[in-house]
Amino acid sequence: MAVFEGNFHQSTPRRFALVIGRFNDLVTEKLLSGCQDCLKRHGIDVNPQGDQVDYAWVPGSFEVAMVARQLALTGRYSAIICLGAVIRGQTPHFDYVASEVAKGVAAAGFQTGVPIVFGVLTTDTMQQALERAGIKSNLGWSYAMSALEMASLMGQIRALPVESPNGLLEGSSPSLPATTMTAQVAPTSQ
Ligand code: INI
Repeated sequence: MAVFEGNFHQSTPRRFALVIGRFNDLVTEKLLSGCQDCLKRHGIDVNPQGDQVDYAWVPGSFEVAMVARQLALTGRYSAIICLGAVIRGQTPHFDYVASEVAKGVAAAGFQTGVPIVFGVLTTDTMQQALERAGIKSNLGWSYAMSALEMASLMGQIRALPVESPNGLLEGSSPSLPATTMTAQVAPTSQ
């Protein structure tokens, strides 16, 4: 049997996409810097003109998941990092945005099979957000580490031979979007 564990070095060059919310960009730009710093120090070319990292800016956290899912469906990326900052105000808007982005990012990952990192801060105050985006620590760095680890881990798992109940099938595990994969599953009788 085996132990699967992601690592942080690139045996093969990988491609990443970053989806960044402009809302509260005082915070999201700092998260982005932390993220780029981490990727760069792990040997990844973060230049937007290069081959390894693409960037998509969206109006706010609410739009992050839709764009992440669409990018994932291209099959171009080993992992996608979503960056946003949802800060509680005087209205219930915070709750709607925070809950939708969390659900949307999780669903996009499940549906596509591409690791999508939830790098959206949800805080009560701007001060708390800034503390997590560089003043005390920069969670952008941690989100990039999660992306590197998950890209490596999923790469190892996808490379496994696919088995059927009757024996080994040729090829490795499918990296098709789950929506396509579920369509191939025969309905079970109730
Ligand atoms: N978007 C954020 O990223 N953070 C917030 O704190 C926020 N608040 O509180 O309003 C926010 N709203 C905008 C939202 O994400 C959408 O862009 C907007 O509703 C248009 O769909």
